Amino acid sequence: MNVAVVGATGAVGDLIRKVLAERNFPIKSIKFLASEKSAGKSVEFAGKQYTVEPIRAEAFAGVQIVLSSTPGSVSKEYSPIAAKAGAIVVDNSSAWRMDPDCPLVVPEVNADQLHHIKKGIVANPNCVAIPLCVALKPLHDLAQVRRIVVATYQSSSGKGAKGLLDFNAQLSAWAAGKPVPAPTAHRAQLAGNVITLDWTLDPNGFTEEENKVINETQKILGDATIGVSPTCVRVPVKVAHSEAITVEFARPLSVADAKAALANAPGVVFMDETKGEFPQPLHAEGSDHTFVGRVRQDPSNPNALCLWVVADNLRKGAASNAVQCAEELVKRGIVK
Ligand code: 11C
Repeated sequence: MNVAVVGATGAVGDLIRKVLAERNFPIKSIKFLASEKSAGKSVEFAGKQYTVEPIRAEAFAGVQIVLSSTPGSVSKEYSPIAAKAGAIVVDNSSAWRMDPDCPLVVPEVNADQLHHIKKGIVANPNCVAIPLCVALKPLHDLAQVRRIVVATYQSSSGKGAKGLLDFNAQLSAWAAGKPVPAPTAHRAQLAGNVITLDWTLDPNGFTEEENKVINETQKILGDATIGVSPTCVRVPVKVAHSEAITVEFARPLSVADAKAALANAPGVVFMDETKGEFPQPLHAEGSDHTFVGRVRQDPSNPNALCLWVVADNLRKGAASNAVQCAEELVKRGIVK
């Protein structure tokens, strides 16, 4: 494949490069594009150095697959240009996710949607919605999800490299008993704290992040009647988002049946509390899997279960999911 990585020097762009090499993506040629500010930098891929090129229309000539991770405004401008030049773009921004002509794909859940690309753009979902859907899909198939109540524990890296600068500066000062520097990327102090308003507040009283979780989960699971009630929270964790989920089904689903389904589900690492196992961000960091555990009956609702889900937000929540979409595009002969 002739591949271009757009936004190649950001936190997710860096990982896309790494994941493409790790997973041996079939590459004939590859180029790395980024903003004017980063153009000219050198990046390494599979043992070779590449000079980062500026994002320009001419750069997409002959490219078959674009993996893009840029701010929404850049994506709105350049993803259609790349698509018009003949590429299929897997776009990690939120610009195209709710566009009815752009499939929103988690390969373990709805890879079939890749056959319905109308604008040359596949949208890569939000890093909370992806693991939520990976974990709930096998249960949805058994008992039909009706409502999801989810509280998230989102890592600092959700704000990219700038978030991690806050994380490192604040936690080291905190540990040393020194004054904690003011946040630059996060909305409030992260060290020794949790933040419920680390995202823009939308008019409905939910944050932009919470509204993404609602809308994207419904789109990925293919059912806009599923109720989703999220509370998104930033916690002082470096990488990997966790989710405390209560899920109500159309009919009762036993804990044993749910555990058996999760143990066999694609992309899931099931961790059984009866064996002393419980998913933690430290398990998920660096992995492309979604870790699921603490499955239990909701004592207040015979049709509901509670569970805990963790995934690396930069990998499965972004870069790896995008590369997996690209793999499916090749495997299914959609991009030739
Ligand atoms: C965060 N989930 O943790 C966000 C970052 O929808 O692609 C990714 C936002 C998105 O802050």
